[in-house]
Amino acid sequence: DEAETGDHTDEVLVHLFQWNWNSIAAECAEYLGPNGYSGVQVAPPQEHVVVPESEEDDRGQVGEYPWWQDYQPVSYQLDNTRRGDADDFQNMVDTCAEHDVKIYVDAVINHMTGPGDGVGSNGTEWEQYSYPDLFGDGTASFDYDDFGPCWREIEDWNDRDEVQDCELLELADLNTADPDVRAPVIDYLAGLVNMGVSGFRVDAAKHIQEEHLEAMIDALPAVPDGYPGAGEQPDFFHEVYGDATIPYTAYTPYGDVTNFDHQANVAQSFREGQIADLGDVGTPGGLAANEATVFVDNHDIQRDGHSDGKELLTYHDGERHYLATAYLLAHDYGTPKVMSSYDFELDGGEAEGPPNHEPQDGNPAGALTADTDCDSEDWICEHRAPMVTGLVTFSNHVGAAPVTSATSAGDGRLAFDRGEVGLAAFNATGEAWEATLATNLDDGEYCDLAQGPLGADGSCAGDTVTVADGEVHAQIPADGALALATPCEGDQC
Ligand code: LM2
Ligand code: CA
Repeated sequence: DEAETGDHTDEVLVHLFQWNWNSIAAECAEYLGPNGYSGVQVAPPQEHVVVPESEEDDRGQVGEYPWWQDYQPVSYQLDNTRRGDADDFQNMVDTCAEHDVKIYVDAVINHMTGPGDGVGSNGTEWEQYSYPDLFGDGTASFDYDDFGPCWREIEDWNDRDEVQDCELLELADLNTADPDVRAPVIDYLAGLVNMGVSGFRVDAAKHIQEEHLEAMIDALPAVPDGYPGAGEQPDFFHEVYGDATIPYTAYTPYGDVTNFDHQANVAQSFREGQIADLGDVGTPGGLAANEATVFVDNHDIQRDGHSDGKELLTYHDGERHYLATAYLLAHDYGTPKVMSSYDFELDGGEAEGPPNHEPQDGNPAGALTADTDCDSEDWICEHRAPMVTGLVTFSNHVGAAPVTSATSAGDGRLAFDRGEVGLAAFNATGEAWEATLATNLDDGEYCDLAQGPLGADGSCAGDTVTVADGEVHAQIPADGALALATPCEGDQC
């Protein structure tokens, strides 16, 4: 239940997509810890396929050393991935823990590789359905029998057994019904927890039978002393595109669940400037607030889009995208996850790998990914945008105080309180908004956190705003926000 997997409604996560381990360690120390991000989703850390040049896929995408190498495990060894070695990984987990930032590993445990054969990033020879050395010490392997009972691609997406037993994208689907198959997966995840990993995103969770996933989760140890969440079971959020065949709620007993229904609604509403009704969001897809992981985009959506781009809102769209992220951070629905991207071309470049993906110095994995530099054009670092980081402060200040008194001013403008400790307003139009807003905040002077987080000395990043007689008068810029908060104390937090 929720208590066992950790009720992390007060968390703010960031996905540092494709960042190498040393860069994540540095970011925990320099930016994430000091600014109140509580967790990072990191790349799948296991040995992966190496694809010097991909064939054209069903979306017409081609790439050299594409980003998606990581999603085809060859073994569970941690050395020589594109992100670094096991030592670098451990150093990252330790450094982030010192700054109270949890590591969430992207766990690719539904499948191994696609068709073909090759040599993995750490030198393990593989062939589809044959992975001879999962831990590099000869103790465990997977072979043909471990992938039944289907051995072919999913065709009927309305058939639950087929969706869970057959192959997603022709990726060799592990037969997790078999305890002997589960055992090395459990050892892999348990080893990560023992290294101080506090949580997991389960990749393609919908394709793993709930009871199989439950058995693997239940077998894991508690997070060790010295790491965030020590003494508790690791947190989980499950990647599920809920539908009539397999609803989101099938996975809520085992952790939080990614809410793609909410993603589509929020992205489309902000794109079209129709946000007046986003105060009360209800329970999209049937997920309650403390069951949902929420996001404006993710690494798949930002490349694929869906519904002809209507529900696609990424850094390519500029300010409106950052405004939508600010809204998710300000609202009480779900645990927000901020996408942090490297720059890629939307047109034809979708499979392109992260900066510096060419092989170097004979490294067969397509080289260690370049260290991240948020000041370069190669890395977008959405999580460092002043409005986004300021709203992380807002989120931490208001805690669990509920959304109250939502109001709108035309289709594109929305404001709400967070109990008596916060006021947030969003202007998804091209014109400045001369707003007069009633609020339950105490009268006084507030920093506008939409202009950025507080300085180390508590100073405002931008203007101060006055609340007098329960009212605020402010000019909210086009595609801008207003966010006032005071640290929450007591019952409602
Ligand atoms: C996911 N969640 O359920 C990830 O979020 C998503 O990024 C993964 O797909 C997917 N599931 C499998 O883990 C990515 C990428 C695919 C790529 C796979 C495997 O979006 O394009 O598939 O990783 O690397 C590629 C080819 C595809 C081919 C497959 C197997 O694009 O055409 O299918 O490899 O060879 C025959
Ligand atoms: Ca499966």
